Amino acid sequence: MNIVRRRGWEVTDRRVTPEHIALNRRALIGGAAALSILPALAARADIPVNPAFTPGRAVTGEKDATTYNNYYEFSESKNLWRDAQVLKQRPWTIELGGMVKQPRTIGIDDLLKQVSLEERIYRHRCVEAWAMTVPWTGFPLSQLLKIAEPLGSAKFVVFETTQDKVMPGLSAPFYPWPYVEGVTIEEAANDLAFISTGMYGKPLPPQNGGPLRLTLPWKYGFKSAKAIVKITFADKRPATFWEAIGPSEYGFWANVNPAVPHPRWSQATERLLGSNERVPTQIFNGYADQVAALYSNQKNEKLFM
Ligand SMILES: Nc1nc2c(c(=O)[nH]1)N[C@H]1C(S)=C(S)[C@@H](COP(=O)(O)O)O[C@H]1N2
Ligand SMILES: [Mo]
Repeated sequence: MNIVRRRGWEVTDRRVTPEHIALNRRALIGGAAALSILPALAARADIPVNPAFTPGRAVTGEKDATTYNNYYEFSESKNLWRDAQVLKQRPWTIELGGMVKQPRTIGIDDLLKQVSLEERIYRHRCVEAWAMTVPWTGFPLSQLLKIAEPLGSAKFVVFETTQDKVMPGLSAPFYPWPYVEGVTIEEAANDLAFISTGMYGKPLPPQNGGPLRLTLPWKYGFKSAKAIVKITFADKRPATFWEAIGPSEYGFWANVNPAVPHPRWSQATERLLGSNERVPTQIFNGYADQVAALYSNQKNEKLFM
């Protein structure tokens, strides 16, 4: 079978593959048949690697990244991946509403036909000070903005996670379900802001937020809402899940900054999943060149917590 398999340990290959070689690979696999099933699978080896996003560190082993998860709808423990397998990934619809030209609901496969999928390797930094480096498949959030057609007066994009009866965590009374996260329109339009539909060249596993999650590599991981079923546009800052639970610990902006400690621990370093090595944390998780300008006019905001 003429299928190019990419694996997590093929770091060198991932880092150096220029766009034209990646596209040639796609041609190799070739043909309309491969392309037509591509949206359904949402992650295949014939999706071009975007060489603009080089992680600067080794890709985390697939097993480590897919078996150590935060997903409070399932559990407060990290070991929930088996339990999450029961979350059905199809049919899946996404409601697009609020301040948009025309509210509507779109099926995920319909949506995937309207975007161009690519692979990007991003660093992920959890507020709990662990980190991973993951090859995501997906598309820039800016493409979804174009599809949703927000009104000019919309200032925020709000993402809501599914509430499915197979999620045992939803019966915990303390939490303000559903899981809601949000960003400004400017943040959402930034090229780094990504919607993931796959990882490691495969469809996104349910435990990592399949079939559709937000991926915002310059912010603490809790901003990257999983299993999104609703995207709305608003002119007011939304009440977000973690900010509602602990406003002094998990603010709206949540940009990574090693110099701003969490009230209960330092953020100066992070532990890499897999090796458990500790490495220094970087401002904006190392993505300052791409995103720092977003915040130049927001000096009065608590941008880093
Ligand atoms: N719906 C939902 N999304 C969520 C979470 C969650 O509990 N529920 N946890 C967040 C946190 S704290 C992190 S670090 C990442 C973890 O993503 P991963 O399990 O794919 O590593 O998901 C984020 N998205
Ligand atoms: Mo996190």
